Amino acid sequence: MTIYTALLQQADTLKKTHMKDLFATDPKRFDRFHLKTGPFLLDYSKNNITPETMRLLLQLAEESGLRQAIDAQFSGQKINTTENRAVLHTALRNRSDNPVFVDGRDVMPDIRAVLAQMHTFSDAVRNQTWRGATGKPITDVVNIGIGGSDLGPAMAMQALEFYKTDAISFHFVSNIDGTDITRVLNKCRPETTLFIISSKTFTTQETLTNATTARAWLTAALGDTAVEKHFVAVSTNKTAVQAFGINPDNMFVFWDFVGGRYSLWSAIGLSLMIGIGYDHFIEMLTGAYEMDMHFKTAPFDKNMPVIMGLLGVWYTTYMGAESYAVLPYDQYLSRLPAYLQQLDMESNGKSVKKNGHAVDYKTGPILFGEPGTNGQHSFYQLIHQGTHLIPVDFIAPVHSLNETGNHHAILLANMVAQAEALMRGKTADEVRAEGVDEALIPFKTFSGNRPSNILLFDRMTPRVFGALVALYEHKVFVQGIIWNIDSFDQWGVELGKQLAKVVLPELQDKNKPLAHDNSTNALIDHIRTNRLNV
Ligand code: G6Q
Repeated sequence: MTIYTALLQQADTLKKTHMKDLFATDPKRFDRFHLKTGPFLLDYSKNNITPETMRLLLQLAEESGLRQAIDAQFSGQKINTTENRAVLHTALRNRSDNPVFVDGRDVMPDIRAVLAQMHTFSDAVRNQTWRGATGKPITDVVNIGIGGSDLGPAMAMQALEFYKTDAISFHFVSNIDGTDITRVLNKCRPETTLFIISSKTFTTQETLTNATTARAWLTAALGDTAVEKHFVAVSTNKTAVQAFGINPDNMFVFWDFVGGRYSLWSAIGLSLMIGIGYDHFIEMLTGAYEMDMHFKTAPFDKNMPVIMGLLGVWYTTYMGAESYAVLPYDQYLSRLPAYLQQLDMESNGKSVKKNGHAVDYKTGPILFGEPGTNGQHSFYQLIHQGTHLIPVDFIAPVHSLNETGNHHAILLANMVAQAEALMRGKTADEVRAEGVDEALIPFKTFSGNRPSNILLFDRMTPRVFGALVALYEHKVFVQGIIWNIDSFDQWGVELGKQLAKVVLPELQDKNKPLAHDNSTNALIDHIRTNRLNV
């Protein structure tokens, strides 16, 4: 029997087994199914698993070549096969003295040089030696970027807000919707605003359009010569940065071996470094590095990203889950689900194996989430009583950075209670015993047996944060290896981009002939007739 068939059989059994009974028959279930590493405690006992399930999943990891894949990633092999690239965001946070080779060349000296350049620049902005064209200190930093050049620093800036300087306001502009940049520019003054144009390729339509609007806004007030003091770029494309008019001395480079959605650790984190300072940024890298070392060296049964990744595969491929919720009980992590949506869904939203053949199993789930307790008052209903199986990750700090009365105890009580409720449910007899009207009993009954992980850490620090993001990166990696897909390309975003280039001139010229389907033609015609007649 193949491991695939064995796991399908295991899933058939587990679908008929209630977790309540598994807890009742195994007083050591928590001991068996929890892990500690670095700052984290992961309780994964409230999952639809038995020791046999985990044994089979660990066998699946071995048979999928996960060990070799981890080594291949860290050693700079070109594991992003469709783009023929190494995948080395881990080198960006390599805090050891060990070299990391790509095509026979150690990339660490370049990485350290850019970190030093970021250090000097972020210090200069923070201590006000870097000044605007009229000699005023910078009060507003605007990062213009999208996708991987936006979500990481934007999410991290919120997560680490406690450590951020109050002297500077930070803004993130990503959307091509003019409302995004207009709202930010309305809050800023040209003399005291610094723009960081973040784009790996420096060809992204949204970013270049927003950057052009920002430059026009600045030069209208201060003239062309002001650009030098108010614009810096983060990119791999020096020629395009220069063509845009940014002095190459004000450019921070990164490399092809850093994927967009994995680029928070590179110069794409420049706004964050200005916000939290170099030392905190290094702490963040250190936390991620510690998680990297854990992932690289811990045996699979004690390896947190491996365990979390295997559980992800278990639910998606074997138990029939279509989605997955990440629910941080930490207001600082309110953008984490949005960040993880890109990390997980852009990486593993694939239906073709590495050999080009279609998969015949389910791959990456639909990820969603909101911070608790807010979500409890909206979509949790479906998780508790709907018809879908939705595995959940609850994430929380044991201590708040803002201990306020008994708020944090209430927050944590809610999270623990949610996980318990999802697992136990409430039987009709239990509802009846409460004296509920017989007609209402079906509505007030909860099936339970709904899985969740709880991930606890002590308190939010840059180091914990770095480790947390790295944990999820590696979890996604594990799943991609087991599904035998390329987690590092993103061809799926291309088609829409290409078609938008065709549609744009058609929207701007009423007489341009249209050759789309009937619906697309009608929509273009409606929009252009209305817009061009105003
Ligand atoms: C991430 C993706 C994508 C990318 C953006 C921005 O992995 O590749 O989100 O980050 O499209 O690209 P640029 O940084 O090249 O502007």
